[in-house]
Amino acid sequence: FALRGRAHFTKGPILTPLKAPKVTDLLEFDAAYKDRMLWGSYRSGLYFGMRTRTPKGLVSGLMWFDPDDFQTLQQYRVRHEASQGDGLASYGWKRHDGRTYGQQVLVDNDYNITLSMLKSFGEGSGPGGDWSVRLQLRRTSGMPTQRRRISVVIYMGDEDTPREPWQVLPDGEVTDLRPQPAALLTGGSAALGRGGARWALHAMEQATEPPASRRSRGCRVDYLGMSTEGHKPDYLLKVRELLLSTMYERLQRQPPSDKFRLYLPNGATTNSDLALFQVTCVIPSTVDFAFTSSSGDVSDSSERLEGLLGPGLDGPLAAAEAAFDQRFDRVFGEGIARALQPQQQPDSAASPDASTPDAPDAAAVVETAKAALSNLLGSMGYFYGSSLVRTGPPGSEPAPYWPAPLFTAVPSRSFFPRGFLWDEGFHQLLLQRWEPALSRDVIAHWLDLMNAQGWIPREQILGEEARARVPPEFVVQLPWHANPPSLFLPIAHMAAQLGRAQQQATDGTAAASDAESAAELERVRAFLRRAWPRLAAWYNWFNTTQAGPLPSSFRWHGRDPLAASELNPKTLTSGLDDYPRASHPDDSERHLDLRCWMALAAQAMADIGTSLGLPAAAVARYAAAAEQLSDLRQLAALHLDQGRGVFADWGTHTEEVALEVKSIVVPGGEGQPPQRRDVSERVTTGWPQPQFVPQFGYVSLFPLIMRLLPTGREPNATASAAATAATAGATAAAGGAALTLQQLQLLTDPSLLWSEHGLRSLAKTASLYKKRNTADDPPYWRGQIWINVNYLVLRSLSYYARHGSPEVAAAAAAAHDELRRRLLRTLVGGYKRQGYLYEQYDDESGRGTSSHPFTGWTALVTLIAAQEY
Ligand code: 6A9
Repeated sequence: FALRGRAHFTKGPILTPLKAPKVTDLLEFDAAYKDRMLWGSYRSGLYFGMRTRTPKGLVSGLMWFDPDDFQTLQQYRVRHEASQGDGLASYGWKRHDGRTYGQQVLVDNDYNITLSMLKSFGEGSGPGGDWSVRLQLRRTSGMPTQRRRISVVIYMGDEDTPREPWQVLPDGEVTDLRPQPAALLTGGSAALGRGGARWALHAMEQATEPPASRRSRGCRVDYLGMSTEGHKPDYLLKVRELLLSTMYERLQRQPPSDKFRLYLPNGATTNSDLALFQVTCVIPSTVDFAFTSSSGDVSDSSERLEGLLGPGLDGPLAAAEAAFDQRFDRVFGEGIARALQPQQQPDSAASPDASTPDAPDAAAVVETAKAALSNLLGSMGYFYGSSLVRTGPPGSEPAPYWPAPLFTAVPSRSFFPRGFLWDEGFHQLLLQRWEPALSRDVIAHWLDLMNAQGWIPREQILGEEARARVPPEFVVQLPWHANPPSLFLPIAHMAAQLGRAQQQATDGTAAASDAESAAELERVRAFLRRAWPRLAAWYNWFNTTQAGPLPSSFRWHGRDPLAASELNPKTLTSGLDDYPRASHPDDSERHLDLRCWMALAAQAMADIGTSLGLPAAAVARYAAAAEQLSDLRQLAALHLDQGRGVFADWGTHTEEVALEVKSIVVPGGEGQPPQRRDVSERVTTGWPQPQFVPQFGYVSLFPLIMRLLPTGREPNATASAAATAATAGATAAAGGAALTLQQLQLLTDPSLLWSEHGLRSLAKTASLYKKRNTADDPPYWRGQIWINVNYLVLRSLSYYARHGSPEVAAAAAAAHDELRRRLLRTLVGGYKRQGYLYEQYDDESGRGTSSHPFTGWTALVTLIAAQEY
């Protein structure tokens, strides 16, 4: 296959940032903002880790294990990186505000840890402020009288060369932790500002526990301080292995009569820049850690410490918890309560309404929504580094993108703790309602990753920590590969906000001038202005590089026509991976979802331009494109399969394909016996022909999703276009409404996508429903329920319910309410039963499947509950 249509292989523009002012340089992200945001739980891939938002971070992390269990060593049972293999019954943030406070519960075997994190900026605190971590170790089950110990390990490391020598355990002795603050570690770091602030880590045991039986002393502290000189960043990445091997060595030196115990060796080098503290406690126990930084030369923080540790921390934590709950109530809680009220439903064709007994109860909905939001916030990460990009033909050496920071939410802490472009558009729909500035900060980082061609890499694997978790074959990004421009969703939301305010100003209906909201509107305006040239370049990149074979058609690049092992060659760029497309990829393909995404992008550009008051000439081309892309006649001509009455992709296709799976024997690795492996091969018995792709699923819904179908209220011209388009079915209802009603009927047909638990990605009747794609790839977007697309459908239904003709509105409202009810039942019930939110849900059982916790777009459950679209 030729390289026709691909970008020329000129490295220059691929590896160069777009020439435009950076959005992250906006005034609102000034030094004061950066200082407030310096510290956070920004190590997405760990159960818990704090780091600074600096390229080379001062980092901290948490590990824990059972020091009395030999299996700990044998089976590497030390918890550190969030991992499904650890089998925790549940873990996640119950509360997290994304800025200063979070509360996480980790349920492990017969015990659990409640972790609270609180940042504070007290008098005299240095750059980034201070932070506290409280660990409450409690027994979940088992005999309460039985003595049970858990070791928690907190460590600090510096990705940079430390400013000042670290001092590990000043008194140099093994310590019993007492109910008074003890300094474990002091140091100085460049990450805390040019002045190189000094910092200290303190610990303290809480004396307020009901005394455990026969417990004579407090928690025990063991430690290790070492130099990573010449081993950065390896030692930090392998800190868990380091812990295990060090404990093993000490165990070897132990007299054989000693009972088996796993402890650190208690020693430190003079130039330590990595320090681990193992605190071993009998359950129940509570241990507090406090990190303090001080500007200037005095590092005395003893006065502030009182409020950072021990009983003095109780009040601030309780206040932070109450503040979170209050804010949640204001932003989402009231909406959720309103939306859950049983509604008086007019008779409708849909099944039971919201007052049916299996509607989830309000308290459970609120708990799930809080956890969803909190996990999205608590999993936010700061990454720094370079993507690897292929600038030449297949097989050529990839080149590094320019090194850059990315502050982003992530889809899943355990499986993919890094940034994904189209996931982020969905994340920000939720975050922008919670904390608009934070959300702008994230979008700014993403837009600043745009190169001179207008491309943003799809998967962001930045820095060693991120790269260590990705197999090499998945690392390299291709500069002609797209991913849906879903960031236009939250950005369009901002433009709408601005537009509304301007409308109110002209109408004179604006609420009495509220300085706060006026300033906020000004920040939104400044943001959109700064973003504009980047959005224009991005739009243009899509419009040119992803253009399809016919005018106004589009095609996802990146499908591999030679993929011999795949039943249907994947379209990773579309975000829908194995969702079936034309069986034989070629340049004649027209992708319906991409065309609809472009309609959204064009409309968003027009709206942003208008809301900014840009000259008509600057806005005109987007308005024209939006009009063209929403023109029903053109859409129907390119994508409506008249015979079936469904919207579809077009391409070279045959249904006569099958996957043959064979077992082969491959040579084992060094000294290993040969192994059996399943390999697959696609066998085509039919003759691929140009045609509509006859698979009904999420892609077919995109005209509805992007609101390109008539509302039934439009003027005659559009109505007649719709009537021409809607030759399908006998729904010869009033004018333009016919097509929309017919599509709504398809949507709610239980033999297709409409399941008890939500909309499945591929119709039960589709030939590839629940089919695996290769010997190793189980079905993924082939029937499973995904929450991002379900959310978009709800959003659209709610639109038609408000703006449609009476008939359309009634059908849309009924579908909306019923789909929403089913989704809430699936998500809220699943969270309760399975302990996590999941990547997807099974259409038959409703159970969560694939990776978990997945609190990327599944966190949209919060907006679904509050009916915020
Ligand atoms: C590569 C790493 C153990 C697949 O949520 C992120 C993306 C979505 O953007 C996409 O639409 N997920 C969806 O189809 C997960 C992608 C994970 C890539 C992992 C292999 C192995 O690490």
